[in-house]
Amino acid sequence: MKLTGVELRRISIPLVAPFRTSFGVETTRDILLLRAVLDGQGLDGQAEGWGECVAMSDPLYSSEYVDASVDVLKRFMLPKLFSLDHVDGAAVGPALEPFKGHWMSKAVVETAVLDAELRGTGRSFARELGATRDRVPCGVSVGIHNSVGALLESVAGYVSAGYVRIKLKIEPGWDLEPVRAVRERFGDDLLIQVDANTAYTLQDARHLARLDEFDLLLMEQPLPEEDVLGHAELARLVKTPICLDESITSARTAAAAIRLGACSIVNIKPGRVGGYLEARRIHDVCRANGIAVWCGGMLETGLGRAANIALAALPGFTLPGDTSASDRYYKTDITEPFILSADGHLDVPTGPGLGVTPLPDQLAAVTTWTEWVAA
Ligand code: SMG
Ligand code: MG
Repeated sequence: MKLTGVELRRISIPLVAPFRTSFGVETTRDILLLRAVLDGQGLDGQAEGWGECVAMSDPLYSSEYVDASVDVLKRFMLPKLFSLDHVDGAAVGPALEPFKGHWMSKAVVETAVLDAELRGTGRSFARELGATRDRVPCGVSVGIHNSVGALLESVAGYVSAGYVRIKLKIEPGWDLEPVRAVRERFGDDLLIQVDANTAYTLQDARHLARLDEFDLLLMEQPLPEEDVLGHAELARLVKTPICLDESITSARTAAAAIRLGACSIVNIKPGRVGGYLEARRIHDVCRANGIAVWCGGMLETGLGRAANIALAALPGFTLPGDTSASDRYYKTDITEPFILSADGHLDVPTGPGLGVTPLPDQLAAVTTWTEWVAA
């Protein structure tokens, strides 16, 4: 199989409500999609597949951003892949290995190639990755609000929709009070966790330890991405389990963080680690070490969501993920929407590849730019 061409497509799709984190506010998601066309042996002629890049417009969650992704794909990654005689999902990662970093760009092209390969041979992402469930329990990530009252109203809506776990975004000045209010209002049975997106330092350890009284599932990425040792120290100073997100960029960094005692839980985001195959390796490393994992989210459309839900159905994903239903993000998704069941689950797609494709009209309505890049 050869990679014969790639369509890069940028879409701009408004969120149903602004999503504020410790690093900024998202109101419209600016997303790079990639459609890969494969030709040749083992396929019925041509096969095409889709990927969704999780990079944001600005390098605030991590160093990656959409314009950089377009650039590194066009300038380095696609020419390398076009030069290969044989390309399939498993070949992409090793071929792109010489290019440092740019995990989100690597992930989008690997996903699209894998989708094309699997569609060409009738296999689903879930089956290929090793999923053992046909539906997954879902959590929801709730942004920083202007007031505790507004937060409680949002959380009440998500709880009544069926979400089985609530993640509260926190930052200095928005931590103890909102967490206490949600715990008091919804009671001891609600699963609650917090995510700081690197907003604290180890100096804040005593303050963060005050979250212990709220019986949280976990505290996600309180310290900077590079401060793995700081997380290990913090883990000794607080009772709430530490979960890493930004710090984990590969199975190797996951193994090191685990060995150092920097986390007892890992948020796996395929985009952050170069794709679903590396995500599965992280799952395997964590599982072998007794570390629970869950699937993170980057405000994906139905395309990225389909693959995330397949991943979340692997046996080591023992905690609910940020794999919310389409209507938590978008009024109109670019695929058939993912709809939450009354008991807070989403069904794992079963069709070939991702099991979903963009709906042409919806896709056209949000497209801001396309470019065809041929071998
Ligand atoms: O997809 O539901 C989602 C968003 C989940 O909170 C979420 N993601 O650090 O885990 C995280 C953030 C990163 C993206 S914030 C714009
Ligand atoms: Mg996070």
